Amino acid sequence: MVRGKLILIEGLDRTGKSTQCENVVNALGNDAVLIKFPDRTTKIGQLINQYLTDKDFELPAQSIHLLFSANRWELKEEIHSMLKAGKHVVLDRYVYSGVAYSAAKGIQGMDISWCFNPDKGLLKPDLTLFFSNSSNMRDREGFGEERYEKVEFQRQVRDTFFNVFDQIKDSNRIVIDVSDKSIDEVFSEIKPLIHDVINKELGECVY
Ligand code: ADP
Ligand code: 2DT
Ligand code: MG
Repeated sequence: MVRGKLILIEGLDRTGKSTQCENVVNALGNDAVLIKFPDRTTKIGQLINQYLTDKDFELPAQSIHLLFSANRWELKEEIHSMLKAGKHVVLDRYVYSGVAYSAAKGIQGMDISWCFNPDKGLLKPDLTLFFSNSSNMRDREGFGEERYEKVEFQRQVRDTFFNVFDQIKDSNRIVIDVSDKSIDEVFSEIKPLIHDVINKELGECVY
């Protein structure tokens, strides 16, 4: 059995990640499964959902950070099993969001290295597409509904993502500039990259 590939789409809020994850999974048909982080359906995910949607539900930055990571660990074995069974797993956010959103808060001691530690040992994607946008996404549908969707914080997260990429080396990561591109244009750009990775023979990798 040839193992499936782990494909990640990352980026700021409302850059089109979920839209393109759905496009990719639909294009791959029965061979692919979509997993979105945070997975809000688990017990830990429900707490995370409350934190994101209820501004009166406060947690220390360290605690919520560890919950996001714990949420990935909850699904590690399930993802591994699917890959071993030959399914491609498409991830909507993962470790890089985990590190960038927390480190962007600028809290003493919570630097990139601290934030990355709890994710060490998780499966490393075979391909990461980072959706980069120069224009802000505040006019896109839904922007502003959740805790982190504020223009100034998004700018900080954007800078932090690039600092994260300097520190966490990953030769399978590609930056896609999605500014001013339609949904179809972005999909045309990523389609060949997906096609290449699923046809490659690759060893398994962990962070
Ligand atoms: P994300 O998952 O990154 O937050 P979504 O895929 O949910 O973003 O997209 C946010 C909104 O923007 C949706 O209403 C979606 O239809 C729209 N959208 C997605 N990609 C584009 C695009 N390339 N151009 C214009 N609108 C887009
Ligand atoms: P969406 O469900 O709209 O993608 O928003 N986040 C996500 C973190 O702070 N840490 C993480 O580890 C992950 C996976 C980014 C989810 C929000 O949660 C943030 C936006
Ligand atoms: Mg989304």
